[in-house]
Amino acid sequence: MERTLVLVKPDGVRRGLTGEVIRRIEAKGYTLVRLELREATNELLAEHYAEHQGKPFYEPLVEFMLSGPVVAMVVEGERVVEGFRSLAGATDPTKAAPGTIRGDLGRDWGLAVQQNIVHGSDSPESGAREIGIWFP
Ligand code: RTP
Ligand code: MG
Repeated sequence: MERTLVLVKPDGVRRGLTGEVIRRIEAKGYTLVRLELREATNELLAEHYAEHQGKPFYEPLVEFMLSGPVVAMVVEGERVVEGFRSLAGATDPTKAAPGTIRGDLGRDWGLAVQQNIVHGSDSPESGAREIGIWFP
């Protein structure tokens, strides 16, 4: 069965949206396999966001991800990687469709980086890699 790594990012935890994110995952019929409230570190984020190192939003992204606890989850289900990306919606919460987590609950705050409530792995390979980073 496929697995994905979901993070409720610091903005989602701060705003009290963790339960709402979990509700949507469970209502869709996916299974929670692991769940932990965690503080990220520079080292962990360097691995997690390796593909974004050197991009203009990388430093503000890391600063944002260190700004408070995150809720890390392993979620399981048939085609769950693609399925959770659909639940999350587009990266830019202003463009994300209504009905999605980012479209319903997110907005642009005019900050240096998009604060968009959740992360979801972008392929089954990324899922396996990211689960290994967060739950070694
Ligand atoms: P994620 O990895 O968090 O699930 O989101 P994603 O695939 O939709 O977006 P990605 O391109 O992987 O970017 C990772 C995260 O970096 C922040 N970002 N901000 N121009 C911006 O303001 C910008 N671009 C990227 C977002 O938090 C995005 O989710
Ligand atoms: Mg991504």
